[in-house]
Amino acid sequence: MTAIFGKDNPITSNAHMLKWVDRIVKIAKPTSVVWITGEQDQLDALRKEACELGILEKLNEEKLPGCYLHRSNPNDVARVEDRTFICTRKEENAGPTNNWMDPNEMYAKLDGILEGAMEGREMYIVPFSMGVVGSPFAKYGVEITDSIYVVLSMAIMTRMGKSVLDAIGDSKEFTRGVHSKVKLDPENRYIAHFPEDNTIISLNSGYGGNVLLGKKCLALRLASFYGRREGWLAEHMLILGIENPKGEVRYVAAAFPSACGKTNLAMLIPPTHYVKSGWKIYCVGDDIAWLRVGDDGRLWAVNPEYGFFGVAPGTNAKTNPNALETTKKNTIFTNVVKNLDDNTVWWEGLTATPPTHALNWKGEPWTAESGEKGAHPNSRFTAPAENCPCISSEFNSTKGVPISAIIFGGRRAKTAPLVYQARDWNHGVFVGSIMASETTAAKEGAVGVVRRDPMAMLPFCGYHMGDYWAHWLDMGKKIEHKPKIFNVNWFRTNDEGKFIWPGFGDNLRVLEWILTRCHDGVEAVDTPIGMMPHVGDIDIDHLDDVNDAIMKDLLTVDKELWKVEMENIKTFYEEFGDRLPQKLMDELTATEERLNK
Ligand code: GTP
Ligand code: SPV
Ligand code: MN
Repeated sequence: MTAIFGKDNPITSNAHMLKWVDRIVKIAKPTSVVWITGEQDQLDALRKEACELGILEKLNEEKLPGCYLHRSNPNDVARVEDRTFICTRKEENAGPTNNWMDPNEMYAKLDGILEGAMEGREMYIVPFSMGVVGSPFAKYGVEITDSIYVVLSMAIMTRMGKSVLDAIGDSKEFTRGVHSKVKLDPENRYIAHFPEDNTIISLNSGYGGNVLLGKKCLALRLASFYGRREGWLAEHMLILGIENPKGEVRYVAAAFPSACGKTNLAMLIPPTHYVKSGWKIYCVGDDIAWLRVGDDGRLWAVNPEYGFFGVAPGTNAKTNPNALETTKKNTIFTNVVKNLDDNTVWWEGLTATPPTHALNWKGEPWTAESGEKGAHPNSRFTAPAENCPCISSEFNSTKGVPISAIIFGGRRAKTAPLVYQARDWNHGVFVGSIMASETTAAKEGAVGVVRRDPMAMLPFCGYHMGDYWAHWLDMGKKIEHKPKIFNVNWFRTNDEGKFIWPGFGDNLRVLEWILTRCHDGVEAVDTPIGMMPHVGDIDIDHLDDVNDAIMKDLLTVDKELWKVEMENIKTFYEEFGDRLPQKLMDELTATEERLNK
């Protein structure tokens, strides 16, 4: 096509796309339409416009080049799970863990909300790819939005622009995403997915996980649906490469619920004596993994994203220096503190001394003395993956990386030990299915309540969770060289409520044991819930606050707690009726028998 830039000037001749855009234009009635090419000039112009409109604030160019601050509406700061819908034609296909509405009813309702919603606004059309453009595994989408913040965030989080339109060509195979802030009305907020139509509609929100439609909406909810149909898995997992002193690089994929440590694990700094002996870490992804069986019978993982949408609070030069470094340029910060002295940003945990002359996440004058948090607990940075000092050389590989271990984990003050290994694939699927974790600020609602979050996919599985487990069990049959499956918990607390395990970089000590189990073999203790390390087999050298007694505690299975756990799981499983795979029920029974022995 011809002109690449102009308003109301389509840069594609794809008839399916033009027809769809035309329909949305007629409903939403924007003043003009801007096709996003992804060219720097265009994005720069949008940044400038966003600053003029007060959507973004430019930060200190010397200290934080290319960085901006954004504040979302205080009623709109996290994913809204109770407003998120999977609109399959049959209700039973959405399953008991998803909200459902009949697609026709939902389309009619949303068309009503979208009616005239963009009057007086510009409409942006963002072609984007989840995965490397041109890769056979990439999924293409187009997001229509009335938010410059969304356009600029998508430019960080996805591969986007004209090249994606070229890759789509005349095909009708692309995800149709419609987003409008409308009036940011929480009562009419809907994050609706139509997996059978490859469509997502998100209205009345401006917050990341609700509106960056490539991420949770496409790369997990729709992709999990397609993965089942096409024989692969879309998972809420980080992907991490670990090089040992022999120079062998092994990869693990780990599923932890939101705000439970994926970004931190994905770019950890090894303990000093590990660094000295040659251990190295490579980050492939921090949130989403697409897993496929390779020709060699191994499981291969790609990260479909292009950036990180990470939790700000708690990120600092000690806990996660790589993440901090990643946010030093071309980053958008959302809902953090603005330090007025030097026009930079701050959040709880960044430094010991809060700024004295500052605005809180709502833009109000703030000091730490007020006793209130300055940054929102779910404040985030949107940063290009290429900024990450330890980004993997395989980041842009279309083939991905072979996975040695799959690791499940959650935030459990009690019950779950530091680490245990599933007996085999099916037992591992059971271990994933019974995951539970304390809720965090990443979603609206109470924080710290233990809930079941199977495979960390409770809010992200685009179909019936029972069928999802069956698909996991099936995948096991297709993978000749299966990854071993583990469960970890960095969040056990003592009687004073303090974390017992140091966590962060020291988690590599546990990963070392995991990889040894996968590749070299080390004896393990057979417990009722799985295989566990002998106390001496996890390196605790140079850890001041950890000794053998503490390790013994961290590696204890409290049988009475676990018996109660099994009762809870039985109740949880009942929700899934006859779609609960019998194999999982068998694993439950076998675990109970081992606990009662
Ligand atoms: P999402 O982006 O919501 O998916 O979160 P995430 O899973 O990537 O979690 P992230 O790594 O951002 O960590 C969330 C919070 O947990 C932060 O406040 C971290 O400081 C804290 N955290 C991460 N790893 C550890 C750990 O090993 N131990 C402890 N105690 N806290 C941790
Ligand atoms: C999560 O909640 O798992 C996130 C943040 O990664 S969001 O993109 O909002 O879903
Ligand atoms: Mn996440």
